[in-house]
Amino acid sequence: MSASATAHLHTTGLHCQSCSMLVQMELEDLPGVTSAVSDFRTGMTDVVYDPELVTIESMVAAVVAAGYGAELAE
Ligand SMILES: [Cu+2]
Repeated sequence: MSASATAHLHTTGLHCQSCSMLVQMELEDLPGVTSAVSDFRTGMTDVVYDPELVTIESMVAAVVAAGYGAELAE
């Protein structure tokens, strides 16, 4: 039984569908992330994750490591 939560990240620096795909792949590579959907038009990335396995900080770090900006959207 694992917990599930959704984080809304404001991602910056995305200009096309490839950027969205890359961000999604990097996030989905993190253990505990179930799915990530990124829209380069709005800059919003919705991440479904298990809060016991992965932190917002690790998600932000993964996006930043891929060359983009990210912060938790309120
Ligand atoms: Cu791009």
